[in-house]
Amino acid sequence: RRGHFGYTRPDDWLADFPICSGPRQSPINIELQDVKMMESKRPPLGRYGYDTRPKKMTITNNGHSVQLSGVWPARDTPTVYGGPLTGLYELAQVHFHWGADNDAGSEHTVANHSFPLEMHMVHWKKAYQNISEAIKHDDGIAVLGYLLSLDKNANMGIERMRTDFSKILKPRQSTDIDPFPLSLFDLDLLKEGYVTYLGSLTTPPCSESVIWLISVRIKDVTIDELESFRKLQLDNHDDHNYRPTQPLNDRPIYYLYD
Ligand code: 1SD
Ligand code: ZN
Repeated sequence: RRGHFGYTRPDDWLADFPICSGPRQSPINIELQDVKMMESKRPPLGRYGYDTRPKKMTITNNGHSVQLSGVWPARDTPTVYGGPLTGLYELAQVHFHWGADNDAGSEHTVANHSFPLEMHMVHWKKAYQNISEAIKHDDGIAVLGYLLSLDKNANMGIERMRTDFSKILKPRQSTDIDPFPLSLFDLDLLKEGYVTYLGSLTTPPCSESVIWLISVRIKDVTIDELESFRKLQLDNHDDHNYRPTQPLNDRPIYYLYD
């Protein structure tokens, strides 16, 4: 069962992973009236490595999403720091959440509005040596989230990935692709600000280890791009891979900009 969780009955995750009903679960609905300004005398959010083309890039259908990973030249592995983060967080992988049609797909919602696609850039805190260790700590993971809305402008990063989606239509298929720098995803990283809150992984084991940073700038995705994601076969023949929103439980949500 492990690793083959489905999206038809996400409540079933609790049986194997009780923390999936813990107090700081993700995703959440972001109500604008709940968002507070963070008094920040902290250094602004920064990053490096996003403009560097990796030596190798791989896309994988892991049965619950399509995952992009890469191997960068030493010291150029994409890394974020600053803002609400203490220490350096190194990129592990990028993946997406989508729905069967345009009315749903994102995990986070804004004023109960769903977007058709959400991109997650998963980073782990280097102080913890590796991602499996980082997941055990309440500040171990930082996920940069981007919501995408249906529009006419293609996303160049998604275009590069989906060229080879035909090779990973089935779960557990993987292929190397022509490497590109992550800046092709057009991430003028959180420049218009972002909301941040403390949450969890949105998939089993639902570890409560994630500092979420969600860009307030909504990005574009085309219908062709969305349909490419929907053609990827998921475990259990799921037609979507977003988890429903979870209770906020009085957690503060902060708005930050640099
Ligand atoms: O769904 C992903 C999962 O695939 C894995 O990447 C995990 C981190 O190890 O993160 C979750 S999520 O919370 O970024 N959706
Ligand atoms: Zn995700």
